Amino acid sequence: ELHYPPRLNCSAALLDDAVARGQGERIALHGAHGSWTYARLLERVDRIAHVLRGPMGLVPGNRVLLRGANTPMMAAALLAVFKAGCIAVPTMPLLRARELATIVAKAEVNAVLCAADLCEELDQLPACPPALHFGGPEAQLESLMAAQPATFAPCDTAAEDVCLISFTSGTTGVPKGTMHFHRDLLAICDTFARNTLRAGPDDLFIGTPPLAFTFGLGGLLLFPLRIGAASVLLEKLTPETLLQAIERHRATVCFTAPTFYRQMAALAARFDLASLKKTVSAGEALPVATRHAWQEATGLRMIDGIGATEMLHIFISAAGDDIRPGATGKPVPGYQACVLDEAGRPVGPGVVGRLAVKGPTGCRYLADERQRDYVQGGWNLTGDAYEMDADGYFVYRSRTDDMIISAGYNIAGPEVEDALLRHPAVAECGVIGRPDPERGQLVEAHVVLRPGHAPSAELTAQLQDFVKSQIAPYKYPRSIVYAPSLPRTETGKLQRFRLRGKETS
Ligand code: 3SK
Repeated sequence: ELHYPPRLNCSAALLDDAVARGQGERIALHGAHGSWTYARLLERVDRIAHVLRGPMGLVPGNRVLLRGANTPMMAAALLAVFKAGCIAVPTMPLLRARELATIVAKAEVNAVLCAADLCEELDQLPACPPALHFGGPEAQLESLMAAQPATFAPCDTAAEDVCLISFTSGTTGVPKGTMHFHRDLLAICDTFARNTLRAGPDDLFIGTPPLAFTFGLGGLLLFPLRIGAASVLLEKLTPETLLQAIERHRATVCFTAPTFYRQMAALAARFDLASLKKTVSAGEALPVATRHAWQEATGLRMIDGIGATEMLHIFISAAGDDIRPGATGKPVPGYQACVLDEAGRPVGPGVVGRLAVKGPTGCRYLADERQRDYVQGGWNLTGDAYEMDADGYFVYRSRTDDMIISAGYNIAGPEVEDALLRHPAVAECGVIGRPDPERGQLVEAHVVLRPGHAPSAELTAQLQDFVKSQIAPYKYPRSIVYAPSLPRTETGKLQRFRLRGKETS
């Protein structure tokens, strides 16, 4: 059981408390343009909080849209919004004006803090709330900060005041705002990070997920701050530049998605990765082939996890000797999970059903009728099809809406993807069910080939035979479509609905 005081400000609990404990001179954040100690970060946060409550005229409970890549300034802006008692509405850097307009309207945004290099889309909004830019030549926010006091008394928020509205378009493309309390931001540190990740104050965190995605917010900001560790915040990372950054900074803990690990595994031999101790994969199911490729390349056993924006962070995972390849893991201490049938009854081991989870965090959609579907009988239904084995390990099968029913067989798309990814010609793939008059649905694979391989009828037959040799032959993809890339969300999740919508020849 986690206990937090009824009056709690998460920013103060993470940062002011660290400085009060004597952490001030330790490095908190490394960015492309230098490093900030805990004391420097606190000072930046406090000056921004003053700007919000002074010149910007905001009051506690007001909503502040944040737009910026992973930088120390973006981290400071987030912590300042929490500290001022306002509600952060972080947005993914790649969002376009139309998507931003939906979020501004839905979250009833009162003000905007935006990195100068990302303000173009904002300028196109029909009605943009008052905005300040940071970074760039104008540096509006920085100019105002310079005139503010260097300390700010944290707003006296309740542990159950909302401090974050995180939007998810999920894999369906219809955005939902999920609301989280001050205590929730600490709870993810005190569950997954404390019990499963088990990093320490000398660790150095690094990775790709945007701070606007709760995977990145936790992994690259909240987790390190909670234990007095440091984090490297870099923008526009590619598999190659992430490997370079790990080597240069001697990073020890990495957070990214399976596709990134797969690409990094192929390049890893060119880098000194000896500093790395823990690597966390989430955002999508981890194919066994990717787990093996990463372990072979680095000697590291991947900490796989399933999380959700609705749950804020990871709730099923395993590390160290608890890892069982093919299974995501067990409920993170503090969470409970079970598998339910269509009627909401728990099913036993070995039966595929709907994953249900509860714990210190949970789904609170902002004005969205889908709340009724997500939370039922006190359980959060994440939309994942899972099976529990006899030892209590949870094994991912598919998203509930990704199950393909073909000629009476239930076929999980990710299982076919996993098989295809073991073939040396396949770089990436996504498997969907295409409506078919004879079979109901037909298993169709969309495949991105590795360099040096070209689409051909021969390769298609080879891939089909390969899948038949790996898993039950009825699961093989009867149709294979070659593509230069696959549609993904900004967080790396495959958008199967877009593959389903694609015409095939
Ligand atoms: O979307 C996810 O899969 C996820 C994973 C880890 C933490 C947070 C999220 C939203």
